[in-house]
Amino acid sequence: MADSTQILSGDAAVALAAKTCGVTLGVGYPGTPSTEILETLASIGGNAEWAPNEKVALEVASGVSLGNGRALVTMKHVGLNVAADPLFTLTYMGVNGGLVIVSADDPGMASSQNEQDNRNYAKFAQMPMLEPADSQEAYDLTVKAFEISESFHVPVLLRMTTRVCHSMGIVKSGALQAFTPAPYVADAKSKVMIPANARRAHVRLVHVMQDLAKWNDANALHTVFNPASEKAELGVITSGICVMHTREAAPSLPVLQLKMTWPLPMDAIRKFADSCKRVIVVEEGSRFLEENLKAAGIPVEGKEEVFEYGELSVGRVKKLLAHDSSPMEAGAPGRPPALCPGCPHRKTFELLHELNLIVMGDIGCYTLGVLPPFQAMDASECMGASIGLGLGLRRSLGDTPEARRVVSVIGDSTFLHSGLTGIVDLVYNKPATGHVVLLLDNGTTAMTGLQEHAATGFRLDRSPVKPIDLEAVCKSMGVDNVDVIDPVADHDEYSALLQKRLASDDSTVIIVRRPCLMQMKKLAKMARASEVK
Ligand SMILES: Cc1ncc(C[n+]2csc(CCOP(=O)(O)OP(=O)(O)O)c2C)c(N)n1
Repeated sequence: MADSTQILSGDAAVALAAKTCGVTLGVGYPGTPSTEILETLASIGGNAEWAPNEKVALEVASGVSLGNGRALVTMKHVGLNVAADPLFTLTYMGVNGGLVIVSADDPGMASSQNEQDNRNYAKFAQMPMLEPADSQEAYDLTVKAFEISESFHVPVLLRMTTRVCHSMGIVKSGALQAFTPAPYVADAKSKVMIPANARRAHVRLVHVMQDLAKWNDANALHTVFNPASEKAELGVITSGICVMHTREAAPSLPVLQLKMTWPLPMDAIRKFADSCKRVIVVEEGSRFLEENLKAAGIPVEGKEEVFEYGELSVGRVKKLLAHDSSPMEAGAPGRPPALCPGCPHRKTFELLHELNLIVMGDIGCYTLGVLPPFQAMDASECMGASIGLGLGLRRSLGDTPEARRVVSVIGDSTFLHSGLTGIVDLVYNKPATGHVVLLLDNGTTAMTGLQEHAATGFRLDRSPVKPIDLEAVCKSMGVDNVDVIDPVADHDEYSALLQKRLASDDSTVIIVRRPCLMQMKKLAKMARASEVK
């Protein structure tokens, strides 16, 4: 592949850069706005696979790196919570082959349950972080991230946000790098994290981060727009998509763009701050830059509380620069999301509503069961939580008729992601009144755009594979009753079965199986396309 110029989304640019670097494996779990990275990598001939969850994805990537291969790990922001356990020790172990973790954050919660700011993970887990502002930078900084990872033997966080992931821009790419992993060499002293080794590894990591801070200052991973010839009245320090917003909101202001936002290039920042009478930090989400600059004694101004919530825009940045916290003019109201017409989940939520049950929900299309006309969900926390929530609520309610109204509802992809251990608890610590889990098996990961998973029978590249048998898994764990039902064809039986199981003291999983209509449509389209070929 020679140099080329294309119009790409930030996600596609990351995929192209990974391909350019000869990445051995791209691995992750779907999640908006990161999903397209691995889909694109597979489509341009890279090796990409869906892991069952983000923790496994990072562990697989760690193994690739241990074998001197290069690994790209992709996930949405909340995925990094799931992967946090391996992450915090991987930074101690260090990496052999380059390892880049993409965290796609969702300020404003376009499609997420929270808007946590994952820049804080870079500081907390001690790893360098790069933040692209557009598709070209997404490409360039991915290549740079692999270089940094291999030079300093650390995983690198590439922190993106929705607008950078999904906006299109011109990307000039370089020639494909030839990359062959070096032979594996065992090094238990730095890779087996018993306390004696981990103590040493912690010191190494702190020193590597100090070296990286110096490297960041020396290697100019920052740009000054409109540098002040004499002391400017006002300057801005910013990163990521806020660079674009700021340059449009205030085209003539001096702006320091930081591309590597951890560890920070304090000398460069001090120099910039000295060139301005006042400096404002423009950042979405938490006060990551503001707090760290103030802690370093750099006198910067922060933002009003209102700018801690949601995405920034050109209009909001204008207000932020003016310390104006008055509300923005309200835009046209958005159309609320809804389950598709013909969605098989509809039958379940009609039934849950009709039976007036207490529903512990999970994350997927079916979370929309909380909205009218169903209004049949009482709680939803994070992926896989429906089962634990249900078990805990039954504990609180004791042996009462109310406890028998509690059901947990979880989708097939979410079940494999983090519902399995909930089933272990259902069997191990079964409440006095038993419990009922509805496993909504629509044969896909619908919410994030119809991705395959381990029970669909196909891998990310649509090559066939033996599917996980959900029924056999639940039976082998010792669940008392494992039922399978079609919510549309067997609607009346579904109601009778659910009521019967709720009345018993058994542990029950009802696999509610009917394919997602959108997935059927996608498969039909793919079949037609392959006929045309
Ligand atoms: C930790 C984490 N990873 C990824 C996501 C993104 N995400 C939201 S729902 C979902 C899975 C939905 O699939 P499934 O449970 O099968 O339900 P469906 O949408 O198909 O009804 C994913 C991957 C998330 N919210 N949290």
